[in-house]
Amino acid sequence: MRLSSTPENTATVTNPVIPGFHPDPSVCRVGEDYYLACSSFEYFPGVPVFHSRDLVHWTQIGNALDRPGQLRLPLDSPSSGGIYAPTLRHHDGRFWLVVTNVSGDGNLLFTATDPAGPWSDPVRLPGVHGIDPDLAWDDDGNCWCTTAGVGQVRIDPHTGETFGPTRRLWSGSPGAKAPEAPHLYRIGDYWYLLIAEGGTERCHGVSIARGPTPTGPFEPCPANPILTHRGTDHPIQNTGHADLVQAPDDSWWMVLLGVRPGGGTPGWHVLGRETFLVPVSWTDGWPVVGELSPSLPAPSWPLRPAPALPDRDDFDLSELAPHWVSLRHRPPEACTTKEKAGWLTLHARGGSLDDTDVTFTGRRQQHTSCRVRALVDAADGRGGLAVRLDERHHCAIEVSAGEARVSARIGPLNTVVASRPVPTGPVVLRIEVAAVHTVHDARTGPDTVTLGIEEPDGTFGELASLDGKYLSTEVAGGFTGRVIGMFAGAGAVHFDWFAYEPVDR
Ligand code: 6LW
Repeated sequence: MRLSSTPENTATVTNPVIPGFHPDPSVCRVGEDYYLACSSFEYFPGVPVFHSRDLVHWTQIGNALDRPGQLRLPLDSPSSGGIYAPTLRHHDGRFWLVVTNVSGDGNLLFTATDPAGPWSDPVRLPGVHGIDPDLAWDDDGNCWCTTAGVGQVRIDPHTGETFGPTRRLWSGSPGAKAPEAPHLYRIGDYWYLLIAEGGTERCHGVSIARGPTPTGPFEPCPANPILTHRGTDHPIQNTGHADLVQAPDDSWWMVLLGVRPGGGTPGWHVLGRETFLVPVSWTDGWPVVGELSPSLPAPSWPLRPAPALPDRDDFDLSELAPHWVSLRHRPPEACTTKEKAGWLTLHARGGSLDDTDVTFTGRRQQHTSCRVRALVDAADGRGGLAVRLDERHHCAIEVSAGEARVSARIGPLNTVVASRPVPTGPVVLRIEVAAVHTVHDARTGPDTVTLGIEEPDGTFGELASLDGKYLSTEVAGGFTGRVIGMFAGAGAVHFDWFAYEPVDR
């Protein structure tokens, strides 16, 4: 539930509108329905797709790339590779999605009549160079594909053929690095070219230019960057990679990525880059971005709260819900609810969370404080619960052969932190993430991650606690955020249920 009321009963929007690792949002509207897609990197299925009726409450309706033929990630491909920066558009009665698979296949285009899927097999775009492809059609039916840099080439979106060389359109503001994330729109008399620049870290920002045709020439907005939080102490940082959408009442809105660093200095963000919403107005033919804050005045239309993700999954369905993601692929025999009715069974491949090819199925951490529990039967193997940034940054509690063990890996340091005997039979494993609200000194981390087992009376038998900054993007590097989930390190491990509970503080 993302709607709250002040005592005066003025509705507000809680930002981020899609919390957790959901970066590079791209949005489009069809009638009263909005659809949004995000990057997914090394996770399978890829490109989560969301639906909303109000721009504020979003429900994941699927993953665009949910078949191996659409998403090929080599099993040894690095984390924070894979799928970058979708553009999602509706044109000519169907949905179009273009992404980059930086781990091999390059730029790929998909279509669907229903954004919940199925999406088509990929159309390869070998003549489109660079990440962050965008699609825009002009009145003559030409399809323009614009990429980071910022370059542009005309394409046939049905075949992937390109026509002519890539033309440089605009390099962004003088001196700013990484002009990227272009989106091209026809709005009124102009074509607008929206970009991100400054890099996706603290200097990120959004700039815009306009021109008479989709190919330019483009004149930069005198007020660039039209959005940035660089150099401020704003709680939302790294703001950039935006997309624009017009509501049925003609108001304009921007979705963008931002992060919420916590702790002392330099600040660590652990939930990845999240999707935020901000209103946009227009002055002299230029967009003016409203104040981006954790709490915005609500839009003028009735809000339509959407059901939140269920706190608990009992694995009673034959298919996993779309928020569950695995690493690089998900062979049905390695991750199945069909082997033991009402349980999720994971079969180990690879030896551990240090491997790129490990059987891991998890969900994004979406709250700064949360409690995760699962009933685990490891009689036939070894496995448990893990908090994962990548294969070099993770912590886990696992059980096997009558013992529970907590391990942590931070870069090259990889150690078993604590262990204790446990009775044979299924055991409830537990991880508690607690945001730190009082910064004791400059080095205070953003949260603590505590791992242990649940005693028969329901109390938490803590085994070890870790400063959460070691599982942050500032430490791990890359583009992702925390995913918390279940893994098998050896044999078969069965999970009766998995509960994720936000903890408000
Ligand atoms: C993406 C680029 C960016 O391709 O980060 O923040 C890259 N923006 O536009 C990966 O998400």
